[in-house]
Amino acid sequence: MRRVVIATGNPGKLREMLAILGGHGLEPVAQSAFGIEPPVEDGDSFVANALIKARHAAARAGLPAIADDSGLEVDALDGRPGVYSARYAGPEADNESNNDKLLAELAGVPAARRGARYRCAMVFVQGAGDEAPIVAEAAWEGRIGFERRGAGGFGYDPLFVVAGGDITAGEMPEAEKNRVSHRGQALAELAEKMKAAGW
Ligand code: ITT
Repeated sequence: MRRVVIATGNPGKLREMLAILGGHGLEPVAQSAFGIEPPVEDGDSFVANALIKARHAAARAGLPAIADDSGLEVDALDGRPGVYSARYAGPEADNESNNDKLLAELAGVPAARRGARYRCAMVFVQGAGDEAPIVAEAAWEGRIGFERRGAGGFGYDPLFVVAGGDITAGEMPEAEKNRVSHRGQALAELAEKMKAAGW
């Protein structure tokens, strides 16, 4: 099995990525196992930020790396918070303050105008200098609810009502979220592309 660093400092993402990658014949290792701190993410797109994280971890661990950059786009907010989703409520933001701010910004917005989607860019680099990274992107459609529901997932999941039904991502069993989510779809596609490239 080939070792690959998972370049995230977000424990919710890490848990999902390890579960999704199980059975793909790789040996995923969290960047924290190498003492790697997250880099500054100053890219202007999900792919750019994912590449910054993957190259940073690959350079420090001396191993190939996979990174995820993701976020929530809300139609009524013209696509915000987007690439700024992790720090939406400010530099000290956490899941609770981000969700509070989202509910406050959408106060008075009716259900029909609360459309949103998660986006994920997943990248693989063989090393920090890899000039032909493998990239996969996916989206997961939904809408923003009026109150938090469910204790599963992380981040905005208690407010993200999945399209086609009335349950939030926080109410979904983890295995189901991983099968249908932006991250699940992007990582499955990345793994397919990696396999085709001999990984
Ligand atoms: P790393 O950069 O270390 O991977 P991060 O949390 O800073 O961790 P991002 O910069 O990609 O990661 O920010 C993504 C944010 O988008 C994340 O912190 C959540 O607020 C939100 N997000 C992304 N995917 C999500 C999901 O599946 N469920 C809930 N919130 C999600």
